[in-house]
This record gives sequence, structure tokens and C-alpha cells, in this order.
Amino acid sequence: MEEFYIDSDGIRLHAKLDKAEGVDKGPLCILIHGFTGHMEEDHIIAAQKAMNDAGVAVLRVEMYGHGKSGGEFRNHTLYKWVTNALSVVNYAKTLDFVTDLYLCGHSQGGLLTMLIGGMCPDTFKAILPLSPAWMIPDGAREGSLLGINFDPKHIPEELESWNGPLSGDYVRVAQTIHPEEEIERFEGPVLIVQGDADDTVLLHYAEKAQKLYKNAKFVPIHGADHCFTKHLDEMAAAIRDYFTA
Ligand code: FER
Repeated sequence: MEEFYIDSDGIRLHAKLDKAEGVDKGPLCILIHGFTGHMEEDHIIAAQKAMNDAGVAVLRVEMYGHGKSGGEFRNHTLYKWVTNALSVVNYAKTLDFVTDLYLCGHSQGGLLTMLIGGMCPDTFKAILPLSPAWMIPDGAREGSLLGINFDPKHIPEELESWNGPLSGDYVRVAQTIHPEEEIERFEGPVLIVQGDADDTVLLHYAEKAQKLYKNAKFVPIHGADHCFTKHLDEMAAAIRDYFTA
């Protein structure tokens, strides 16, 4: 494992690179956590190990305001995460050992994966949104996020999230984002994995994304919650099988 920082317009992004055993030159998957998440969460490690087992190197990176990266949680927005992810993609493209590039993210990182997929439609061999939280922009427009209801035309200065306060700018940014357009723009293969007992993101969104993508496979994990607690092996197997198939 190599640990380092990637610059994203002056923000230091904390990164760890785990190469697959015995693979000198090969594929690399960028792996991104969710809202309030970080790179050492059980489901992120399980996904990383599954990819490594399948011969895929993994670059885990923490986005603005999360983990050991720069920025405050309160001030993070999806635009900042998009800027960060593009910096990481550009960094990954400079790595000599990489053949094919993949992008995977969990929840808000899954939404980010969908957005970057659409923005970089010829960069990735496939994208893997896990429990993608792509209802966030709809929630921001409807005035319903984090279990809080607000007037979407009069956005509060601050929302209280489960990790402390979050700036209203998060909502302003999310209101402008239209994941369907980025889903439409990515024509490559997509693997969506989500638990059917997820009560953070309704399964309906994974089913809808599977239909909207031109080439998507959806693997529901029976009984699994948003972070695949107690079902990490099944989630990992879905990822491993996808890469080894
Ligand atoms: C929300 C529900 C889920 C929300 C964010 C999430 C900001 C993200 C979850 C995750 O990334 O795990 O209402 O609002």
C-alpha cells in the first residue's frame, strides 16, 4: 500500500493505492466513499479487497471535507467533489502501470461516479455505483434532505446533518444537478450493487438507473442495508465476479 496526497486546485486529497498481487501492469479502479464517509469504512475496504482479488489495483481517495483530506465537512458541495474527482482521474491517467481505468463510489460517491461517468464518457472501461444516492438532487429541489424538510426557494444558512452542520450551499449546488443527463451520456458498462433493505436510498433508484443506462447490470443484495452491514461478502462477490467475468 502507498499513501500520499493528490492536489486538487490547492486542496490536498488523501489517497491510498493498493496494487493487486503479482500484477505489474493492469487495470485501476478509483474508489470513493459516501457522505460523512472515509476510505477505511468496512464496505470500502471490502470493495477494495474484492477488486484486488480480481487483479485490479485500487486508488481510494477521500473527497473535500472528508477523512484526512483538506476542507471542512460543513463546506463540501457536489461541485467540489466533482472538481476533486476530475483531479483524481487526471492523476490516474498519468500512472504508467495502468491499462484500463474504472470508477467506483458508494452512495454520494456513487452519485459522483454517475456524474463523472457522464462527463468523461470515454475514460472508463466501466463504472460501478454502489447504493448510488442519486435522489439527492431531487431531494434538494423538493426541500427534503437528511430527514429535514425546508423551503427549496428559501434555503437555510445551515442544515444539521448526522455529522454536524452543513452549509446551505450544499443544497444550492445539488439543486442544479441532473443525474439523468449524465446517465444518458455514459454508454459503457455499469455495475450497480445495492441492498434491498437499504432505507437511506430507496431501491427504486437503482432499478430506475439500471433501466436508464444503456448497458447496466444491477445486483440487489438480499437483506443488506445501505452500507452492506453483515452482507459485505455478497457485495464483494458481486464486484469480484464482475471483474473476473
Ligand atoms: C440524504 C440521504 C443520503 C442526503 C445524503 C445522503 C445530503 C447520502 C448518503 C451517503 O452518501 O451515504 O438526504 O442528504
